[in-house]
Amino acid sequence: MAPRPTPADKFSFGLWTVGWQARDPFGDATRPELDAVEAVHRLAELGAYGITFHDDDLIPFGADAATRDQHIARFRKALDETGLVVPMVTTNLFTHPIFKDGGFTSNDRDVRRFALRKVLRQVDLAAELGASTFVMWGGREGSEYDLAKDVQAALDRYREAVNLLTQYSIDKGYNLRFALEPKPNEPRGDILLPTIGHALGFISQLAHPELVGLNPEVGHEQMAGLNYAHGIAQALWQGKLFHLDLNGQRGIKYDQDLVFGHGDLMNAFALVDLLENGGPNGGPTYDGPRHFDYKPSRTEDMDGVWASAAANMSTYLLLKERAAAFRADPEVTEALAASKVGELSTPTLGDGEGYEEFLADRSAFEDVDVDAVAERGFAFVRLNQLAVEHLLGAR
Ligand code: GLT
Ligand code: MN
Ligand code: MN
Repeated sequence: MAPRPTPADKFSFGLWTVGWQARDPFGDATRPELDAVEAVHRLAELGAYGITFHDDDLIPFGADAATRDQHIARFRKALDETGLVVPMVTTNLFTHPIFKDGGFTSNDRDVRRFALRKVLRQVDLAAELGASTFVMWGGREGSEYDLAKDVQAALDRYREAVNLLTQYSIDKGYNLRFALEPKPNEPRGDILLPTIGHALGFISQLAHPELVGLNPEVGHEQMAGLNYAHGIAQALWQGKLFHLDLNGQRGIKYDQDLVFGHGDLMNAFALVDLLENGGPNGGPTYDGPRHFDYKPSRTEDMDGVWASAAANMSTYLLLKERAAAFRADPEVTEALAASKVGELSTPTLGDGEGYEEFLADRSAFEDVDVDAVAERGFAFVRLNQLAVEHLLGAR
């Protein structure tokens, strides 16, 4: 039996996830519209602690000020009634046709100015609702045709936009942190900042790099054939894991947004172990929201939507239990030692050793019995099999 989630588990969901009506490029919606107030109540009943949203998820694009205020007031009331919080918000710069060539990086300057104003308005709302993270997924920032986009100018404009946003947040005393969400492609043929690595490189060019980090999504890295748990480890190592999007993806194909764990389950196991327990030799854990960005499959009715929302949380909690058992198993401790996993924490150079002492150390090179060292096995397979057995509940 899966443990029951509670708000202490810090599970959050995008309003656009459970609210997805399952319209895809080939077919119409298969589900009715979901009222934001109902979403708040249902998620709270299921044990979630937070809900996140794009401006347009809550307030129809182009609504007048009075309508906008009404939507916000109803939503706030639902939050007050349930205790659900809004840890993160984001802006939709991808649905309306005006954003067909992007928002911050559209070739059309009028579009860029409009996009920035739309985001600034949402930054104000983020602060008003007490969010601490502002996500930026630039799904339309990119191109289909290499010669039609000056990528370096686009990066200049991207930086210009992010610099304005961080300065605005500082000047307003908002205390917001911004999290870039990489994705390699879809809806654009190629999206700018396609992976965790590209986004980290971009952040180093910003005016306030300390205020900008990442919101990596499982499926987005896996669409690029990358190892999500490795990417998360590097983001943690660089102090840049500001938020994350959990879901499932089966290989290099379109963005599936399956339930968390309904893809590469072994990688999900390694991920939860890392988030909850830190690296095998210590290192930072993640204490932010466990945010699910999935799409309830098009085959599901509304009961299926809520069952799939619950499935995300159950899977996470089961993996957390399994990871704890894995760490506590003396056979695993022994296998980790046999695999020298701990030895990687020992600096390669000795205390105070510089290159002169190092070059003088014959035991490091001249006297090494290369064949004997090369013969040593690492026994990684045994360690991995122990992980499989824990994952399958066989231990
Ligand atoms: C969109 C996208 C997600 C992003 C959301 C934030 S919107 O659904 O597919 O990966 O996280 O803009
Ligand atoms: Mn996705
Ligand atoms: Mn996402």
